[in-house]
Amino acid sequence: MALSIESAQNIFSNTQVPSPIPATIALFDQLSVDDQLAYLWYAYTEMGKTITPAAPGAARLQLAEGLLNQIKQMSKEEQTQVMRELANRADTPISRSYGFFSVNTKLAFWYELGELMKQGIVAPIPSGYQMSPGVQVVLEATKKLDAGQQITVLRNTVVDMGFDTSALGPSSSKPAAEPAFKRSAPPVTSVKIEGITEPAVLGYIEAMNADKFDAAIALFTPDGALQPPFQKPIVGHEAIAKYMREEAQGLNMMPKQGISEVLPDGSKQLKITGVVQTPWFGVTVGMNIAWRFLINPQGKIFFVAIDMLASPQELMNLRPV
Ligand code: EQ3
Repeated sequence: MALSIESAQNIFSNTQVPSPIPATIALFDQLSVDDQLAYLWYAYTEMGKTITPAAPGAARLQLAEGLLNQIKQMSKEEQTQVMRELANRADTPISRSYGFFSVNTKLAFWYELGELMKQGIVAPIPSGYQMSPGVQVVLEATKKLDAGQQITVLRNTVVDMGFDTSALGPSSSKPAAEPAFKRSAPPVTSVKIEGITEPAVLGYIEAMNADKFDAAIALFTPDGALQPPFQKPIVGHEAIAKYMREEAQGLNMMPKQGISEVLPDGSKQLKITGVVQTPWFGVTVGMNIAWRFLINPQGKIFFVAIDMLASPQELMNLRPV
């Protein structure tokens, strides 16, 4: 029987526990725009007491420089208005430009705005702002999350801001080459995962940990797919390679253990749990995740889903719940 992405998405679904991340983002989405901006400020500055993101390199900041310079020259009221338009996903020139930024450039843009807010160059919170009880509810929900889940909430809210440019097709200006994140330690070259010997899986982790995306892509079938957390599958070599170059640079993947099952047609399904670190927070934040692989009878990756785990207990939870 031919493999299908729809059926691959369901492998090991009976071992999955719903993540609290979408529920927290749903609470955030219900807030007014000013409350959303204030929530992000409090969540970010509160988190900064224990974990702080690394400053983005000059090359990445350069990509956001045009917008940042425009904002610096505005009055405090205009600056607040721009931030409201970004949070509102309004159709304005700035919100459109932001919408074309890659995920990491969006994060770098807000990182820099946060710094400018601390220096008093950019308006921090709208003047006269009164915190609504809703903000407190979302902050309380956020406090219950682990650090990896908290940075995922922050990341996803920032990524969703700006005008949705997906329907517009690619930007008329040439897409900027994605600057690389510097790796702090040399990549581990021989990956060991308890319970797993599948060459495609070991090769995938090894290649990803060295940012060798072409080597990772070569392990996929031409119609293979990668499904990032809370997203739809990305299908085909070209689309996966673009995604990896933009979003998977500098990640440190530490798979710990897994299970593997051979299916009647000779394909295999594997579930592996472990920890991933992002270059934004380095070794200070580990995200508990699972990879669910479907490998075809020829040993190629047909599908891999990356799931954020609901709790550290789930790292051990490889059998049906
Ligand atoms: C200025 C301030 C504070 C206030 C203002 O009102 C509003 C905003 C937005 C503000 C600024 C907020 C800022 C600066 C937030 C910054 C947040 C950051 C840097 C978050 C970074 C998070 C990174 C994460 C969660 C990365 C996760 C990556 C994962 C799970 C990767 C998984 C993958 C694996 C394992 C694969 O095998 C394939 C690829 C894939 C990427 C899917």
